[in-house]
Amino acid sequence: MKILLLLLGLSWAMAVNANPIFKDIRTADPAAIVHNDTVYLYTGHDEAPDNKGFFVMHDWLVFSSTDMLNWQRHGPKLSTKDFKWAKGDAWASHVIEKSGKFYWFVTVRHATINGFAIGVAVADNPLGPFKDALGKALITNDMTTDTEIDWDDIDPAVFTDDDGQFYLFWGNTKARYAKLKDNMIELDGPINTIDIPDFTEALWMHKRGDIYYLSYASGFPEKIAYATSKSIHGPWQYRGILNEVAGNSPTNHQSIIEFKDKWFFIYHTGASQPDGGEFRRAVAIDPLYYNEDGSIKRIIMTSE
Ligand code: FUB
Repeated sequence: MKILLLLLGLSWAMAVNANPIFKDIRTADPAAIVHNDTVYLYTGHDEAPDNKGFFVMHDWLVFSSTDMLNWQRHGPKLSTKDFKWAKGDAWASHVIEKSGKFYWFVTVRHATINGFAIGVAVADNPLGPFKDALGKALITNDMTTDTEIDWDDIDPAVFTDDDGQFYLFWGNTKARYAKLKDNMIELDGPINTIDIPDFTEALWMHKRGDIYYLSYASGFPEKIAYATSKSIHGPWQYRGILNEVAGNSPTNHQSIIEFKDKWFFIYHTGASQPDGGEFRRAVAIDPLYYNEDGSIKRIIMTSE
């Protein structure tokens, strides 16, 4: 009897652990934060009927967990319709807390300026309600257009340095960052570019000890690569690849967090589900470990 209970317990534990973490909905572009001992996971929402067309993404979803295993679903908490100046395409986003307010930086397609843009919504609570904080885009393609693509201003990722300065990172093909003003809705100073090899998109900054880690999607199909520095302003030393291409999705958009003394690599994959693929992705989570020298061990993906 005891063995049977143990086996039942084990299979339940494996069931809640198994990737992708949500099997019945298609989630993408995960960005997680820790607030009050709870992980809030913000994701995009793939609604393409099949893998033949392109992304169909109208809103962003929120989930929370206190153990990284059991997730509470809070549903869509922000949509492209909340930005009057946008016309669709709820691509990658990132929420960050500052002084009790939660700022949700998002990628959307601009209604009147060609290409993608970055906007910001604000709330008093990680679950919202969120509303457009600026009434216009923070970054538009017009401000940075120097490539032939109109999606070079996507994938915002925000980071607070130890001195309390907030930075916005973003970009496709060209990696960019700028300081944010105290109000979080204006840039403070110039837009800088970052020189990292084979950069595609999905910048994510985290810090452990005195090392800054800049991870990003490289190549296409994408693998997540990373570089390290002793300063947020670089120079960046390329440190290699973190994972392989995630199943049959050419994008895998990572986020890296520490929670209860463990590190996690959160990404999306097209694998694991029969209807999964490039435009029907699903978020997965695997542990992330460091070597003695501060480098990150290759992620063993458990999603395939
Ligand atoms: O989800 C749409 C786009 O695909 C994101 O903005 C990119 O990072 C890639 O994951």
